[in-house]
Amino acid sequence: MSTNQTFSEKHLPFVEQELVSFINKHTTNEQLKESMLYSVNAGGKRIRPQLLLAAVSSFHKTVGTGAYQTAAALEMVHTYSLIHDDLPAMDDDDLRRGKPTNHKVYGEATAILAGDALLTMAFQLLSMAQVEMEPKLLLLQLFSKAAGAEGMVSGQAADMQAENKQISVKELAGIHEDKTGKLIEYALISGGILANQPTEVLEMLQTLAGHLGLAFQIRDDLLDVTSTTELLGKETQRDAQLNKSTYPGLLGLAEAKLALDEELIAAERTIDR
Ligand code: GRG
Repeated sequence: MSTNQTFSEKHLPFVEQELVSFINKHTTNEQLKESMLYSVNAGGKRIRPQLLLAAVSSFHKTVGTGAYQTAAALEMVHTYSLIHDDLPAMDDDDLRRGKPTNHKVYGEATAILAGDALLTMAFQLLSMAQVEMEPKLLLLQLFSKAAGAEGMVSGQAADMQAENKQISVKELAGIHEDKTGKLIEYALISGGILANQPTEVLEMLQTLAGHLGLAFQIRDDLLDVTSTTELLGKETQRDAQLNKSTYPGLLGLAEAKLALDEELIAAERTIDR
């Protein structure tokens, strides 16, 4: 094994293996399976699995099969959320990660079902994971909370309702706390749980996740402005920025960059505490 191997190079292949083998083994319908694998293998960054595994490993615990399975389950939910988010009834996107979106390749009905199947399968995988019963039950409870009507789905609903409305920065932060923040929070907290950490450490991980989640969203919004500028040219960039309820849209570019730096500094402080 190379000594220059990065953390993700070392660990992510095991997550990939869990994802692909579970989908292959537990999906009866061939077209549905192909559609699920298409999005799972479409080149996502695996940020949430990396956060989960980094949390486990930061407590000097061996990253084992149970952690890989927990991370794979999390990536399944993330993938389902993107498939559904791209649908005509939601964001109506043709491209994701530079490739045609799931419904563009397989049709709307199959894309909806692939999302449904990945969401359900995530809980099947976690329930079968090599994790002791007590922490596993807690993980299942927190996972459903983070993904569902107390978390990501409510954030998505609030986001849809805010479309074409003028909202405040506070309201925007609230939407993102649920929509993207809750899965990021679960990634870190579940890593802490798998590493048998006490409540005060889990609370620290929650604070850290809050800062990282916001930083992630602001950066995503900033990158969106940059790519929009590249694609559409300077004059339309301003419109794209102002018409959207995003951090650069509400704060302006410079303030949004400052807000990003502040969140990253606060994240570092949380770790150093
Ligand atoms: C449809 C219930 C439901 C929820 C969708 C997370 C979400 C909720 C929608 C995604 C919309 C979006 C593009 C949000 C911006 C931040 C974000 C979550 C980007 C995608 O996450 P990455 O960058 O994706 O981790 P990759 O492609 O790397 O997997």
